[in-house]
Amino acid sequence: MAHQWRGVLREYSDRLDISDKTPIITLGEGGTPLLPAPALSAMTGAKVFVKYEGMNPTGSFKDRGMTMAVSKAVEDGAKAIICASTGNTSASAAAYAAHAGITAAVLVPEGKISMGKLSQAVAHNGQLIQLKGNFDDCLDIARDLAKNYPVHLVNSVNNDRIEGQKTAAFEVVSVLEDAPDFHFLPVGNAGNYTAYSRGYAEELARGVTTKLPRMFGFQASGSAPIVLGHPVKNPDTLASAIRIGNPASWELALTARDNTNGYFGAIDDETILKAQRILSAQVGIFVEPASAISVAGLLERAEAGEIPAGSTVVLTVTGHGLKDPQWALRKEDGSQVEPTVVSVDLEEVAGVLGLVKGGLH
Ligand code: AN7
Repeated sequence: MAHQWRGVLREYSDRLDISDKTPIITLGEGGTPLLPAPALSAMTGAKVFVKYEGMNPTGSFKDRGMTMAVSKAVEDGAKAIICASTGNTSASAAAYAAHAGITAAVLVPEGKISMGKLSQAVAHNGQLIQLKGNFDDCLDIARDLAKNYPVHLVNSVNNDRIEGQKTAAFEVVSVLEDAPDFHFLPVGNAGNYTAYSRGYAEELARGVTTKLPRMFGFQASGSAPIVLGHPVKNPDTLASAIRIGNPASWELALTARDNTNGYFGAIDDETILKAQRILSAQVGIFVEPASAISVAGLLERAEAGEIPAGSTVVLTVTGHGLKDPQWALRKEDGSQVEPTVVSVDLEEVAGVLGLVKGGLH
């Protein structure tokens, strides 16, 4: 039989706290492509690679942490899990719970998660509750529920999530055969920033890499508590995945930044959408707006002269563009793209396409 990727727990069983007694709840997550991005390399003078996490089973990086968190929950005898979410965590939790045959309750901010993610939570039979509040309110309630009721919390305040997610750094190292010079990624709760930092630190300690990458994290301008240095009460950005005002892994992320000579920056919404367009139109990778902030962050730092020519740069793009596709249909001036409609007529179609008869391909 052809080799099939076995999911991150089996592929990295020696690097994670699992045993023969741990039931492996997997949907085949991880093993995602690390793709060269020639267009971004040309723009920045760096060697740019994109870690395409939209290729995970539910379309985001959350699956790496969820396989670990749900497997450990089931090992502990849990019959129900709970999470707060801006959308991707709820989609992933519901899918892994469905696979395990347990219940997932998901708390999301009312009207603030994308249709794709909402559909996933419902499709996987999650108990979906919309709260009249923001993500931070949802996380407060989820934590209190887990403290007082028999439900197992699977947000990234659960260390099993971070442990599962650190495997992405292992994969980058195995492809590049060293750590990159820079690693760029979006920041919401800063769980993934923490997870990659841990993964790279473990690789250095094992002696398979020569350095730690400088960890560069980006928040949306209207939702940038780490950059501002204080919580944001009413976070606002069209990048709904990272509309988070009080990050759960704030302290861990600051430590990781200090250990790696890292950086946190903020990017405004229009610049996020521009970067999303560059990635989809010039690299061929479609991501949700929150993920495009990695690209925007790189372009901004390169413009500022902070990325030496020839540096190896990895951008994690965290979620698939189909999660929240509406933004691709919005033009830069804010109007909607209207697809061209023509009759069933060869000449007319050729005319609209600007094709000239007899011309070369
Ligand atoms: C596409 O689903 O917090 O900094 O509840 O969905 O580890 O929080 C999602 C976060 C980046 C930020 N990109 O990661 C949730 C949730 C995408 C995301 C982040 C999220 P963290």
